Order: sequence, then structure tokens, then C-alpha cells
Amino acid sequence: NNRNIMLRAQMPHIGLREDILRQLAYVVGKDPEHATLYDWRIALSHAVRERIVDRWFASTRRTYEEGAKRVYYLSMEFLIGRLLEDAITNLRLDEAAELAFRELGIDYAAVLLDEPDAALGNGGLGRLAACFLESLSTIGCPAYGYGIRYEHGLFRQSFEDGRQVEAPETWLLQHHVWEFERPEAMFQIGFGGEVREAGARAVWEPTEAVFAEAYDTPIVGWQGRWANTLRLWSARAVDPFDLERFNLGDYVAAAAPEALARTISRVLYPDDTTEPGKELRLKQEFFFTAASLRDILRRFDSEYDDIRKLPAKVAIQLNDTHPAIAGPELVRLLHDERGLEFDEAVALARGTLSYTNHTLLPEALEKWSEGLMGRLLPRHMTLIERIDALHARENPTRKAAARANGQVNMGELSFVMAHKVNGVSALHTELMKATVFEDLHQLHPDRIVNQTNGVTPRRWLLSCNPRLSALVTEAIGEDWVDDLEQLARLEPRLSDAGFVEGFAAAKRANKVDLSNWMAQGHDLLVDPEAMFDVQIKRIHEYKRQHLNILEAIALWQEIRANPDAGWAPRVKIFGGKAAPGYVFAKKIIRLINDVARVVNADPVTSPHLKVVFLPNYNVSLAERLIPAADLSEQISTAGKEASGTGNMKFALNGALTIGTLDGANVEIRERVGEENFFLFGMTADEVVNRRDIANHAAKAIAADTRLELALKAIREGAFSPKERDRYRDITDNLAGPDYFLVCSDFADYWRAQREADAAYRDSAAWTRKAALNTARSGWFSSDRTIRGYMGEIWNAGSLNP
Ligand code: 26Q
Repeated sequence: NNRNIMLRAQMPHIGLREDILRQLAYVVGKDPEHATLYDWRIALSHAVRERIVDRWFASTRRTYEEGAKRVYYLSMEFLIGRLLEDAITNLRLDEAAELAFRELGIDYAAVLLDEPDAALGNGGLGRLAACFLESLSTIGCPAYGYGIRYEHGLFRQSFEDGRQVEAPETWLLQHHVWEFERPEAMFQIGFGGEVREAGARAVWEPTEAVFAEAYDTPIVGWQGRWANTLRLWSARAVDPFDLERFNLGDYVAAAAPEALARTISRVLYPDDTTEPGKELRLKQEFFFTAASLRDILRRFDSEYDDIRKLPAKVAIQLNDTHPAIAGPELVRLLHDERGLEFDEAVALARGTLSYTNHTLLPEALEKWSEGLMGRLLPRHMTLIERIDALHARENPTRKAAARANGQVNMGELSFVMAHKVNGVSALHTELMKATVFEDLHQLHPDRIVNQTNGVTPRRWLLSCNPRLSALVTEAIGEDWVDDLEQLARLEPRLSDAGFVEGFAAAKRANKVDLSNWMAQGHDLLVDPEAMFDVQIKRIHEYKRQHLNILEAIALWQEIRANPDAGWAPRVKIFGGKAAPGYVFAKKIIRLINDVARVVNADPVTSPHLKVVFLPNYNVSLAERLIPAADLSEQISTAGKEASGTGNMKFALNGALTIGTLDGANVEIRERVGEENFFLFGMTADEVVNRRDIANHAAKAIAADTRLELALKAIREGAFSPKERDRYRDITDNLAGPDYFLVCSDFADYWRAQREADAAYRDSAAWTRKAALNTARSGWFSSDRTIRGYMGEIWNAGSLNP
């Protein structure tokens, strides 16, 4: 048996088919004749999981043996998507699995697609956390992700009459194969109550408490060399069941404590900025942060007996301010519960904690009212005050404080409690220094560092784009998979007609796949020869989906006026969810759907232009769209998109970007070359100045007939004939305040789009540009990003052989 395990570790494909059948029988309880797709998927998942577990144990053993520093990534969101295909890719089981199912007469692709997405995140921040976990395992850095095991992830989106309709997401209704319940790792987390002085010490006596129970998911890296753990906390009642009430016949009340406790991990907040002042949100934040810290200290105590070693052995990364309460909570654990001096507790916590900022939008910076926080976390309020006071003592010129104007500013608090604070792109990092953190940066000029985001090449090239991956591997071998800068070696191959033709053929085949899928699943007929122009991301005014649809309207009008001008055919594809309470964003969705209906039904323009809004955009849909994209829309108002990560996935898969100088677009353009990127729009500095110009929008409209006519069509009901006023909010906003400068950037956007048209018409030249985007995107691997964190922030090493 030991020999079998050894063999399987070296050659995971051995016996896969037999294992699938064994799992089907003894775990799922089915025979092959009666197994459904679901049954096969569970059986395959168990067979794959077994092969991960061996490596997972080995990784943990190594970490203990070496006394290695551990990295803890605290995040409210992990947007993982499907796990099965990822595990199969990293264990290199794809061929064996395909073969096994061919022999069994089962549609392997359908088995993989049966898995629901783990959508425990809103967008970029959550997906970044998932890429980081995979890279940490690939690199072999001992690490844990800590988050919440939401019963319901991000809502499912559908359209009714073009309007977004939300339905609860139910990924946990089916048995979740990848997690291991850990009833022994259980902590009681308190809320509310009072603080009692016991001699020199303060004792927090909460009035309310829930249990945090751990669920572990192994995250396996490339080639199965290493596996880390994602530990998610689920809330349950301390006293789950009120027997007295039950016996009195009040069954609902009897179950109430359990229901109430469980609300804490019930659902992911679907707003990707901030929903102000929600008590349950603050409870979620403290719940998972406190449980994680207790777990981290428990593990530390099991290995070391001197708490002063904490910063040498533990690095805790705060993914935005959502776990910012970790600062005061760690100080509380060290000072109140372990008796360290307050100043030393702060110093140790600061040496351990670091903080990533993901946004500078003023409305997205987390602030909690003192009233709410004081009620829920009375001890922490006092500690925050003392942290402020200590920081003011250390820095007499300090201006702001974490506690100010009746609120707790979580950005300030995180900055003060972290030894490093990082931005997620070069531009964003500079803007942090110049705006939101200007004063703190003056005081601590070495604290802010840049770690530009990245994406994992295993999911975002190897697995989602098998055609391009095969071509790349054929050209340069397969070392690129965990050394993405090797893609540069493709450049000399651009003079090889066979390679270039292969590149074009891969893209075309991906587009045919997508067209077929849209025809079958969505009744949409599009021409795979057309340019596939894709904007997929959360719907936000600053991301400017409305700029894109305005351009589509103007283009439609121009084609109608002049149908024989030799238009380059285009399919404009949109995908993305709006926060349920974000009325304006929902209006934008409806407008795009209304425009799509009118434009697609126009016989004059339809050979040249189609508009498509695919519902329920998620990780799996991204994996389908990105390999098939020609043009990547990254058109945010400069200064507003902290980084973007979709932009990197597109470039890596050979799409050209049309974009502003915002976030990581700047760095993408520098690397892929300005001639392979369609740049338009104002710079971040110009944006700030333009807002000071009176009537900037009206002036831009008056100067551009196309824009004027497009807005007029919306206003006159061209896309909502039964309700002309439907888009009054949008047109009034654009003609008036237009904070995101859609009108001011329109003319230049139009120009860049027509340049893209012209470039697309020369298909050989286009393919070359596309291939250069792939060849020059190697730097955007999240492996590079993680190495940056390890070196500059965590001082952590790799244990990979
Ligand atoms: C906070 C408090 C209350 C309710 C909701 C929130 C909340 C939830 C999610 C606030 C922000 C988010 C998500 C932010 C996000 O995804 N930011 C994106 O992060 C990416 C990774 O760094 C960047 O590439 C994007 O530019 C940035 O927008």
C-alpha cells in the first residue's frame, strides 16, 4: 500500500480509471450503468483529491521540519471558480482523465462543466486572492488563505426585459468534494458586551458569541510539487438548539439561535465598493479575522515558545481593509491576553501585518461609525484610540488619525498597523502616495511599496486556452508554465510563417467554439470572422461600459448612413454584474440590452455589427471568452482602476487592448509596445484638471456630432420606444456632471476604435500584434507578483525542491 502511494505520487495517472470506478461505487454508491454526470464528477473529483492529499501532507511536514516562516493571506473573498479542472491541470492528469472517460463512454468535457463555480468573491480582489493561492503553491511558499465559507456566493444574474434579476447562488447545495470539515478547529468569537478592568488588565466580556468552524481545501500547485491550505470559517451557534422552547411547541423559536448565528457566514455582500454601515458586514469581518488570528497563534504556539519571534515566523497579509480589525485584535491578544506591554504588542503586530490597498475611490474607503463599532467591539475601540495616541507620540507632526469625526477610518488604521503597505500597479502606488495616504507617506516614506498584480498562467493560459498552449509548448517547450517570461522566446518565431498561421488558427478555432456556444446556449448568431470586442468586468460608472455602448450606437448610426463603406465586422460582447443596490449601473445593463435588441434586428447593419450581453458573467465564462477575444476593452477613467487583472489575461491570450493610461494598462502598454495597444483618453492628471472646467460635458457634446446624435437617439427613445424617458438618468448625467468624463473621452475613443478597425482589416499584421501581446506578457504572471511579496514584504522563502 505504501508502495502504491509512492507510485501514485510520482505517476498520478496510474490507475486513474480504476480509482474513478472505485470511488463511484464506494463513495458515491452507484454503478456505472446508473451513474449521472454528477455522480461521475464526484467520483472523478475524489480520485483526483486522493492524489492531492498525499502531497498536501508532505508539504505540511516539510514546513514543520524546516521551521519555515508561514504566510497568511486574509481575504473576505476567494473567487476560485471550478476546482476540478485546475487540480487535473496541475497534476497533469488531463490526458489520463480524458482517456479514462473515453473508455468509459462518458463525455469528459461535460463532467468538468458540471461543477458549479465557487463564486466566493465579487471581482478583481477575490480573483487575485485565488491566483495568489495557486502561485504560492506553485512556488512552494508555506501559506494559508483564510476567509469565510459563504453558504451563498455572488448572486446569479439573469435578464428579464433586459433588466438584471438576481437569484441566490447555491453552490453548497451539492456535496462539495474539495473541503475537509475540521470540527476540532473551532473557536468561540464574541461580540458586544463590556470591558472590565481587572487590576492593570482589561478583560472583554462579550454578551454574544458564535463558533467559527474550519473547513480546509487543499490548493495544489503546478505539477503537484506543493499544496497549501485554504481555510474557510463557517459560523454556528454556541447553543444550537433551545430544547425548552421546542418542548413548549415553539419549533421556530427553538431553532432561532442556530439560524441567527449562521447568518454571519450566510452570504457574500454583493457590493464591490462599500455598503455603508452594515452591522452584519462588520460582524463578518471580525468573525473571520478573529478566528484566523486565534488559529495562527495556536499554530505558532505549537512550534515556538517565545511570542517575540512572531514577526520572524509569521507574515499576515490583509487583502484590503476588510480584515483591518486584525490590527487591534492582535494587539488585544498580545496585550490583554498574553500580558505584553502595549507598545511592544503594537510593534510585534506591526512587524507581522502588512496591507494591500485596492482602491482610491473615496466612496470605497471603509469607515465604520464609532457608535456601531463601539457597541460590537468595545475593547477594540479603546485600543484603536491608544494606537492613534501611540502613533501621534511617535510622529508629532501627524495630521489625521484612525479615529476621527465619529468614525473609524480603516485605511488609516491598516496603514499604521502595517510594516508595509502596497499598491497593485505602479500608477496606483504613486497615486496612493500623492492622494489618500499623502500625510502618512510623508511620515513613513519606506512603507508604501508597489507589487503590480498578476494572474496565474496555469488557469489563464494553459488550461483555458489549450490550442494556444499547445502551440506555445511546441515552439519553446513547456517551461513557460511556471516561468512565464519564457514567452519572450516566441518573438523570434514570428518570422516563421507556420507559427504565425498556427497562432491565427488557434484564435479562429477559439472564436468558432464561442460562436457555437452562443448559438446553442443563447440563440445568438455571430460571425467568427468578425472582430470579437469584449468588455467583461463588474458594471461601474468608472469602468465606463456606457462609453462603450455609446460608441456602439454611434457606429450603428454611421453604418446605417453609409452601409457600403467597407466596415470591419464587429461583435461587441459584454458581461458583468451590477451591485443590486447600484441603480445607475443596472440602468447601464438595461441600456446595453435594449441597444442590442435594436441593433441586432437591423438588417442594414447586422452584417457589420452585433451587440451581445451574456448573462451571469463568472470565472468559468471568462475562461470561455478570453481565449476568443480579439480586442480587450480597458477603458476606465484614468486614475480610477487600481490595476485591473482581466487586462492581463486578455493580453496573455493574444487580444489587443483598447485602453486608457490607467492601472496596469500603463505597464501592459510599456511591455507589449505602444504600436500593439490602442491608447486613448486623458491621463490621470488631465482628468483632475478637466473636472474644473465648467460644462466640460456640454462642450464635448457640442464639439462632436457623433456623440450628440448617439445621446439624442437614447433620449428620443430609439432603444426604448415604449418608454422614451427610460434612460433620462443616464443622458442627464452625461450631459451634466459626467464625473467619469465619458463625453470628454468619447472623440478620442472613437478615433482609437477606428484605428482598431483599420488594423483588423490587415489580418496578417493583426496576428503579429496579437502574438506580440502573448510573447511580451510573461511579466504579468502572479508567480512574479508573489515572489515580489515574498522578498519585499513577507521575508518568506520557498521550500520547493
Ligand atoms: C467593503 C465593505 C462593505 C461591502 C463591500 C466591500 C467591498 C467588497 C469588495 C469593497 C471592495 C471590494 C472589491 C474590490 C475590488 O475588487 N477591487 C479591484 O481589485 C483588483 C485587484 O487588485 C484590481 O485589479 C481592481 O482594479 C480593483 O478595482
